[in-house]
Amino acid sequence: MRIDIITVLPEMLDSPLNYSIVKRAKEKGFAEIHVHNLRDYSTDKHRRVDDYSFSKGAGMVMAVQPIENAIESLKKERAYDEIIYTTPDGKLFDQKEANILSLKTNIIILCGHYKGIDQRVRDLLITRELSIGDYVLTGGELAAAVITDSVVRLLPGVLSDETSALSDSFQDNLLSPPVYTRPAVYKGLKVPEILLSGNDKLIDDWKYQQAVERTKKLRPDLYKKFTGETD
Ligand code: 6GU
Repeated sequence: MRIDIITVLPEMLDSPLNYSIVKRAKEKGFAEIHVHNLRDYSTDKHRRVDDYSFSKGAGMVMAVQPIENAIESLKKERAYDEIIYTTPDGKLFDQKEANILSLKTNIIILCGHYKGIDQRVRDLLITRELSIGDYVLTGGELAAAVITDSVVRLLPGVLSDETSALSDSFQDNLLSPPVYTRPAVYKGLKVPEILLSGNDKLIDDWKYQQAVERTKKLRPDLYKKFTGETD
């Protein structure tokens, strides 16, 4: 899979996408991540990418020209399955969305900034608009990093059996069960007896039951989805 990220702050994406599993996925050739500086596509002599909003006093807006140039020049090289725009008014990104994106071959992520991008870019070029939560970030870069991280780890071959995505929280609308390592007793708190039993069937049943109970208690909204209840 190839992900092209278009941003006015390319440095902001260097670090988050160069560690751990994402780093390994790139090294092993499962994922290619390319970060592009939007200013490189500006025809303005000062490399400007924003302009005044037609709505008075509304702050700066990212203009059509640099964005269109950037996207069109990428499109000349290959076909893209999705052109995503990260914005607080987008659809809430979740595990289901991550699963869908992990099946794509080439995607572009355009990071929003200032008061957003000219609506005509959204109307004509963008195929998906995503938000990572109901709070405001200074720009779409951290959202793009979050989306990329969660998608790349789902690519076949990236995770080992041990860290398999199938056992992740959210994959089946359940939170993960609690986990323990040595010591077996810490400050008087014991590891649940069952986990020391060596009985795989009992342990699996216990983990499932714990996952269900935890979800019910901590995330009643998810629990509803898990039981198939609709509101
Ligand atoms: Cl995608 N962008 C910004 N600026 N803020 C956000 C967001 C995105 N998702 C949640 N908050």
